[in-house]
Amino acid sequence: MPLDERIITEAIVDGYFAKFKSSLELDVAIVGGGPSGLTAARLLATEGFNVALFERKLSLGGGMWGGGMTYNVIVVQEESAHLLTDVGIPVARYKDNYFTADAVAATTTLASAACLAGVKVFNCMSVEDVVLREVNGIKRVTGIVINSSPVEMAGLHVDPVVLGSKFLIEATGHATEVLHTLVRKNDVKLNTPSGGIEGEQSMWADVAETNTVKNTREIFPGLYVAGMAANASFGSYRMGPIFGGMLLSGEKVAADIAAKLRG
Ligand code: 48F
Repeated sequence: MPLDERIITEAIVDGYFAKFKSSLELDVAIVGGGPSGLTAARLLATEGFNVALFERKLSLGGGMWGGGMTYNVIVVQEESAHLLTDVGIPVARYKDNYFTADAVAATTTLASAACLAGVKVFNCMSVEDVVLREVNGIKRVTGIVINSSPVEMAGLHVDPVVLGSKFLIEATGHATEVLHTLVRKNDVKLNTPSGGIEGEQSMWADVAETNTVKNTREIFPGLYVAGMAANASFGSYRMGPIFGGMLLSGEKVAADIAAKLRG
């Protein structure tokens, strides 16, 4: 059968815009496709919620591809290993409480599992702002403002577009970008000790890993922080190349939001 380039174009446009249109009113929008965002996205989509994940880069995976310092092996602690094995990522026990996995296998499989669970992935798409509304007298995040990453990178003066979302997960890692934008542009008080972003502290893996999960919560009505962004928001430590806390944070934020969505 001869190939018609115009039909190829039509197939791309139809496929993409069907996905886009079904994302106009989301249950959950996730910003950032690192280990925490991917895990949260997969678990929420598995429960049947309308979930989309926005990733600035072309590839999903955030900081997990390179293990530690490009030595592409990841380490997780025992209590989080199920979040790798549940999706078929082989792990090997190392000493008592540690497990290792191939960083590339882990990254690609977490991404694949999220896609196959029904997450609508928009890669090459940056979230540049949020939508704020007053609901019952309380300001709340009700959507996201997105723009194509090449537009952002080239500094082109092109307006973004807007999608609605019942909940937003800030999973942008160390940068905590969405939250910084919210605080910079608006007179708002976060659910943190100072009411602002506390910032990240230096390396202390043991405390940081526990705190990542504790700090995974609703920081502003409608907006949850997960992964490294949770510690950067609440003023805890960095943990370096151990990824269990990221996975457990994704699991926690998914459970908390699912409970709220189920009412
Ligand atoms: O940094 P990242 O992997 O986030 P994470 O899930 O995991 C952190 C670990 O990788 C590691 C660590 C502990 O082991 O400290 O750093 O918390 O992934 C964050 C993703 O968000 C994307 C960014 O490109 C990256 O892939 N991102 C950041 N800002 C935006 C964004 C934005 N405004 N819009 C879309 N994507």
